Amino acid sequence: MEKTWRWFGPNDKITLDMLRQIGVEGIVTSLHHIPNGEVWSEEEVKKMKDYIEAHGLRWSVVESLPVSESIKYGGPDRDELIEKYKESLANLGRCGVKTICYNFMPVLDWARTDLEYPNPDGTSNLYFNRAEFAYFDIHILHREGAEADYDAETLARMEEIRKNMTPEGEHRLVDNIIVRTQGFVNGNISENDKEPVEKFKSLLELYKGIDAEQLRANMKYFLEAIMPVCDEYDINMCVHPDDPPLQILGLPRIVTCDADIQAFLNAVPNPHNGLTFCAGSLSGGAHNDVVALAKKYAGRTHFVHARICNVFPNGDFKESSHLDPRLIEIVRTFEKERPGVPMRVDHAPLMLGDEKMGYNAGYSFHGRMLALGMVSGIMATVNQEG
Ligand code: DNO
Repeated sequence: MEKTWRWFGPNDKITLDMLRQIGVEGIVTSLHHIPNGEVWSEEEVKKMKDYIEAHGLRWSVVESLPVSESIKYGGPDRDELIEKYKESLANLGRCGVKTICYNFMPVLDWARTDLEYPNPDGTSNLYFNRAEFAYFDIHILHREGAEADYDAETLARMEEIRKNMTPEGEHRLVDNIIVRTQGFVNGNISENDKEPVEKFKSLLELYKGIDAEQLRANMKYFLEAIMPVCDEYDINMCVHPDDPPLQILGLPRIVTCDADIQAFLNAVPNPHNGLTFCAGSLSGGAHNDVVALAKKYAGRTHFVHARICNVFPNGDFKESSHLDPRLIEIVRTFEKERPGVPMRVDHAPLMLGDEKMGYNAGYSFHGRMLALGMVSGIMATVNQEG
């Protein structure tokens, strides 16, 4: 696999010169300064590409070229937005940037309740606590009918949390779930939003009456519209699985499991319609056998996210070591089946002072460097095995 790294542009505290020193070969980035829904001009794409190449690296993957909410729920301006998306793709294609990661998750990109969950060794990790998430849903959003979406055990745990909840605790949950995990990935809510909860609620409203079947139809509509551009420029689209791979907040989620992946690949059976194999997202649901999924979908995978989660019996999950035996097997699968496919490590721990650096949640330097070292070691061993 090609060793890549998610870098957030020239203002990222982790510089391209640093990345060259740690064995990174390709860059994963986005034009973060261009608002969601606007065209990426050829000039802007070229500027970023030249900047990366001037540092001895290449722009391997776009993550993400965001799909506007209106394309997802099928708003009145979706055709106009799809035309703009096609223009951006053509401009990327003309510059030779041909792997595009995106997601089709309504409203919320990825969800965690805790961004610094302490480990016994002094490092910290991202964590998803189902009961805290239920608290956010039921007691902060006050979503109608939310209780019915949680099992009795989760509701009982939530009740315990409620007894000791403080305004600071509520603020921390809002910040973690809908602000700090969203803004930097060009999500809907940014750190400058004064009323994030109100804004979030109005976004949820947009999906009233949109079920999984409708969302699937909208995804198919979008993919069919852009495939001619992908064919012309040989662009590989790769959808990021839903993180976590579960139904949440009453929103439809359609990239959560084997059957979902099969469905969107079959719906548009063009090899340019592919998957970002995010082992971490898929392993956040106990229903997924990620090792088997990697083997099954390697052929339609255009980008790999190397990380993995442990799901606890109560449904909470936590990011696990990059040396987890399942991840070793997944790396082996892609090294053998898809040599050269871009791979980046993801959501590594905060360690050795990372926590003071203000990095984007999940994107530490030392933690990711260690993870890249681990995954590189697995790759070298697998290759020696022949
Ligand atoms: C989180 C990321 C996601 C991912 C997008 C792709 O850390 O894995 O934000 O970049 O879902 O569109």
